[in-house]
Amino acid sequence: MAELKNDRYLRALLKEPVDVTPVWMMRQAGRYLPEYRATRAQAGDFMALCRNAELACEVTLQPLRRYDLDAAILFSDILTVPDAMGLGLYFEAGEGPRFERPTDTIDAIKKLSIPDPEDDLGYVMRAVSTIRRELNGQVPLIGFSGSPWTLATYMVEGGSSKAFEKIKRMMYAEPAALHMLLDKLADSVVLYLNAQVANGAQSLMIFDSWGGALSHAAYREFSLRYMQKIVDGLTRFADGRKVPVTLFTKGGGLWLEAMAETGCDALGLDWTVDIADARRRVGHKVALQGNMDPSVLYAQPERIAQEVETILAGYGEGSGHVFNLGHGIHQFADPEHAGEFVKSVHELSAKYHK
Ligand code: 1CP
Repeated sequence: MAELKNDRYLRALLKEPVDVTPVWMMRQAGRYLPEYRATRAQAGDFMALCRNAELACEVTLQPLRRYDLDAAILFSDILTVPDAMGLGLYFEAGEGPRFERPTDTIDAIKKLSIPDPEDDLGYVMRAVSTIRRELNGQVPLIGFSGSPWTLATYMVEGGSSKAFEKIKRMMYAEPAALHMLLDKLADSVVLYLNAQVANGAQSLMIFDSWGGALSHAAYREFSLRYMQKIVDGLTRFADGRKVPVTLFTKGGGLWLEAMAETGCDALGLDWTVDIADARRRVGHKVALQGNMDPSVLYAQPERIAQEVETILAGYGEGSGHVFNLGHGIHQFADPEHAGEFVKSVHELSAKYHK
């Protein structure tokens, strides 16, 4: 395998010295880029794009051609795992993801099997190895998965949800059923992420996009507990280097201490969190990733730079910060502004790394 030419992202996650703060963007390959829309049209639809290793590799690399990003993220989706468990994922135009066979009863949950990542999710593994090869050591490759709780919301609701009616009913009325589902998901995710590492992923991120919908106590019981099980089961070394693990609970700002206790390497922060406060609370234990509001990209470059500076100053001096947006880049973000954002992070952060 080619030596890494730029390893600032991996170094920052382990709090090793860096020259400037590394940066990447959640959903950096996506609909805001015209070249992404063209490749998706060529593939036919979103899942066809995910299933084609060459095209998935192409869209992964597109943002790296435009911007001086410090990491690449596998182009895929968190919902590939429930799809491989037999739920039948499809995308309704304009409506987001849907499942043909939701798992909203204990009988359906009992029947679920744990996917073999090299077989049932072999197309993801082929994308990982293709991207790693084509990156040729330019920057590290991030592998990812959804958290068990976040995956379960889609599986029980049958698609995206705002109120989480069905899964919350199950959580309080039939907790054993939900625990069985979450446990199967945690086992599936461990196998899936370890297979991504075996195929070339150099860092891992777990997206708990809907953990913030839980109560204080329920977060620990239904989300964190299963992310803990995953962290405990992951391969943490590959190619003679540590494989850092980042946990991101959107809306999880109140629970950073508990998340940092899991033994992960870094926490992703959404924009509701004051990064200076987060560093005081958990910065001795973990690195921090984040956390600019993606809507700032609607502003002019000067305003974007100002916001970047505020976040850099909030984190302060030294390593342990990976700059990112607090959630995915918006579909209608201006690609030029995304470029200004990445440039500002590198230019404005050098003074914090002397
Ligand atoms: O129409 C399209 O082209 C599809 C839009 C799209 C894209 C670009 C979807 C459908 N998924 C993706 C790619 C994707 N999804 C990536 C890889 C690329 C990158 O970051 O550059 C990643 C990491 C994800 C992860 C993902 N999918 C999450 C977790 C992160 C987050 O945004 O909170 C979630 C919740 C999903 C579900 C999903 N997939 C797609 C959509 C539109 C959604 C969200 C639906 C909802 O709001 O419930």
